[in-house]
Amino acid sequence: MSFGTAMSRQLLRCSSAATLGAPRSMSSWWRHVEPAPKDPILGVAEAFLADPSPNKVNVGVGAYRDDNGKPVVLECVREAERRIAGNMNMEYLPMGGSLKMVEETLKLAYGENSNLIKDKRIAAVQSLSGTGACRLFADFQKRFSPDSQIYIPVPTWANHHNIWRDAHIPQRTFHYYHPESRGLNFPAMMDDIKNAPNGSFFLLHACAHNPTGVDPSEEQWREISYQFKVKGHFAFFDMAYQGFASGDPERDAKSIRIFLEDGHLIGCAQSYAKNMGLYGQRVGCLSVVCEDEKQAVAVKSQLQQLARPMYSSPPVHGAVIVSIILSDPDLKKLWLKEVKGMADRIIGMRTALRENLEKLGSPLSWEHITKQIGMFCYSGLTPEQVDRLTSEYHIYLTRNGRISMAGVTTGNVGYLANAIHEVTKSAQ
Ligand code: IK2
Repeated sequence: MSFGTAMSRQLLRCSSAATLGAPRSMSSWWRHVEPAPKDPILGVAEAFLADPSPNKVNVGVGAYRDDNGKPVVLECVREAERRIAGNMNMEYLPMGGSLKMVEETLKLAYGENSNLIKDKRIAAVQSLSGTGACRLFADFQKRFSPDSQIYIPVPTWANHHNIWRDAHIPQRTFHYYHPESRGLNFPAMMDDIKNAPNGSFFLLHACAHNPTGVDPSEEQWREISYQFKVKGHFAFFDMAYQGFASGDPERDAKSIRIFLEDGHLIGCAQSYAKNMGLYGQRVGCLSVVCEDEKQAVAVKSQLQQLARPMYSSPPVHGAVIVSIILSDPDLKKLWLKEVKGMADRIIGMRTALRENLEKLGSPLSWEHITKQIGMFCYSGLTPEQVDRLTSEYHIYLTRNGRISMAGVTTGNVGYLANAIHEVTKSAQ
């Protein structure tokens, strides 16, 4: 041991005993830490896994299942994996991620022939799926518009609140869902847009709104875009379900395209979790439309700088899979077919659930099951009715009554309909 080390040990002993008092017990560092509340969505998945019942049904988490209730890996993904097996190196991606993946991803949101892409006016980086894209944007907003707030629809994906809270951005809400009609509360939404201070940030779901399955019509999007123009608001689109609303990713980007036609400088979060089934690969993209190329270069460099101390660079495997699929015309065609297949199965299950409930003689209206779109049905079930579904029928869903239609199958739809009918009987 060197003299220096022995000396510092002795000094430390003296200062702890004489100056700082008794040394802190090793176990006291985290005594004040309370368990975090369970995540409302992931907590449901945990409870489902822990239930030994053979009848259990999971319509909680928004992850696609086939008609046997099994997770799906798309054939286009399997083919991309075959092509890279043994050929891929494991080097770091640049801070902004795979350029190829980002390039292909922008075409999906902004259009194959977008002038914004040609003119290099979009600052874009690969993100840790849709969640990471939202979080990176929220941090960017805080750094470069530090006094701004974010307007979030009621209701929304619960994690939106966590994301903007942790980025220290004050949150305001705007009307979206109309519980009585189980549709969009368009007049109240427009009033909120009009009444927000000029130049406010708004979070919009580009398509297949989570949890309600209610989207504005094309005409309504045009009115929203117009009003955003009048007020000088900023639209941040979260597009986690492109392809899941209509079965066609191009159609599902309509809201964004309408805003672009009107010349908005938007932000956009994209995710391949759902539409390519790459849930655990965490692959997505954050893009911000800028006034010109110079601004886009600056914004991209700042997004990269925000990413650097958080995760340095994004993961490579999923990005390579996406690049291969989208840059090969045959694989892209296969992907589009498979997305449509997933969307169509869900649409079929909506019809089946509604028909089953009607056949059981339920006098309640279940029209909204087939009217709503995307992965979710906002059923209108109360938290108490949901609790009964879980405790009496082993059916797992979030307490806001959201049913993930992706978990409904030909095998369980009758059981689910019967259970819903039983717990809603007293409301009839
Ligand atoms: N944005 C929205 C609106 C989402 O719904 C999701 C995914 N949510 O999935 C879980 C659920 O609600 O059951 C995301 C963003 C982020 O998805 P990811 O980070 O997986 O791409």
